[in-house]
Amino acid sequence: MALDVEKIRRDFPILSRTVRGKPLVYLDSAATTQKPASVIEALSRFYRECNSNIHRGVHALAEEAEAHVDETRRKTAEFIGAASTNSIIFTRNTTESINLVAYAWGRKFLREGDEVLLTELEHHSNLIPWQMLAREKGVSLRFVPIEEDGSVTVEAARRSFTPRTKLFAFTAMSNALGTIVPVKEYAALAREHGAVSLVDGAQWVPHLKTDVRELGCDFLAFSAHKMLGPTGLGVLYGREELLEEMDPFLGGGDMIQEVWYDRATFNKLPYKFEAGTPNIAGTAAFKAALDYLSGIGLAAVREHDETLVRRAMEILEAEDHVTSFGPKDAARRGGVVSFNVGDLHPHDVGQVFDMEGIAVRVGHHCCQPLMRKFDVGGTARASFYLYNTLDEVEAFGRGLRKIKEFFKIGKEARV
Ligand code: C6P
Repeated sequence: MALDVEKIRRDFPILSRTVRGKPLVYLDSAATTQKPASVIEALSRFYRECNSNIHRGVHALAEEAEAHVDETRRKTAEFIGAASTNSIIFTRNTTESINLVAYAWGRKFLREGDEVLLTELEHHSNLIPWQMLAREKGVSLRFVPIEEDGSVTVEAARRSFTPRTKLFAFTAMSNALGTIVPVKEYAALAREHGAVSLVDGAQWVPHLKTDVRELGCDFLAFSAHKMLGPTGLGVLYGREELLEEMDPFLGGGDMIQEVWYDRATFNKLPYKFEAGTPNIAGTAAFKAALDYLSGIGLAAVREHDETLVRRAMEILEAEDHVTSFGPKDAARRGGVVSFNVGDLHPHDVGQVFDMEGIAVRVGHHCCQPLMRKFDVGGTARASFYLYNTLDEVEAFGRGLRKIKEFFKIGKEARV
């Protein structure tokens, strides 16, 4: 069912502001999404009405604060189809979730000569932790090659496995190109080869229905701020048996059971991985974000993304001197388009968009090796979400033509 975008937009206070005298057109949701009033209100209500630390007090406020965290954990598990709340670890963001696995699983279970398989699409967050581990443990990294259009195939992944592959860690959707990755098939390949799978769901979970049991992945990492929630809160889903086998990540309060001066025993799941005071207010706000997204339904979000991206791709493909990156077919990409205009530096492109009140992201998108594959330093990127309209996509098209006019792109040829 089509989304009632005008109604949705009224829930997002920031969308009524102007930028440089023009209505804001926010096309940077892959970096972080805007927040509905219910999320902003939940954050503020937490501090106004029940602010307290958790696991330390017996007073009413502490109990209420703890109930917020428990309830959000339950809703998070439900949102991604996890069987148990023990599988849901709250972290700061996707980056920390992946680092947790690299540190607590990788350090314990990987040996010299083992291989970690990634794809060439990876965000630095799913590359650098493995590079660090590789240096420390003598593990090597292999990469599933991408096709010319930035897509990936199951066959290429199958060919990349060796008997030494112990972990397959891959993004579910490329933040830089928009490519959707066959998550279920990739997780199945990992299982077939006796390897563990880790899915970087930073761009997938906010946009596509996620069911970890159906996908069959062992770990899934994502960030609240990319799905209407607050910054500073991330999630690591892990299969309970794997989490049980792992040693803790950070040491400190809350993650212990009993402590002596020379040793300690550790808390049960999920607390074993949640050292120190967590982002309690953030979890209260994330609950509101999950409620909002569940109310809309991920199928409708996906359909809307596809409609906007199809039109944006048409616009990009119709313009001379514009190069788009990633698969052309909207059905094979998430809510992101990535492009360059002539030989312009993406920063110049971003600046003219900004003059028009249009927020896009420019640069390497934390994917430098991927940019190198396409022989570019960076791209401009427009990313969409449930509050964007087709009119805004047309405004994006007008912005694109303005950039070409401003920098006289394509004019030389006609002189
Ligand atoms: N991408 C963007 O594309 P954090 O910063 O930890 O919340 O998320 C990191 C991350 C990991 N994987 C993927 C696929 C991502 O897209 C991101 C974040 C943002 O604009 C910032 S680089």
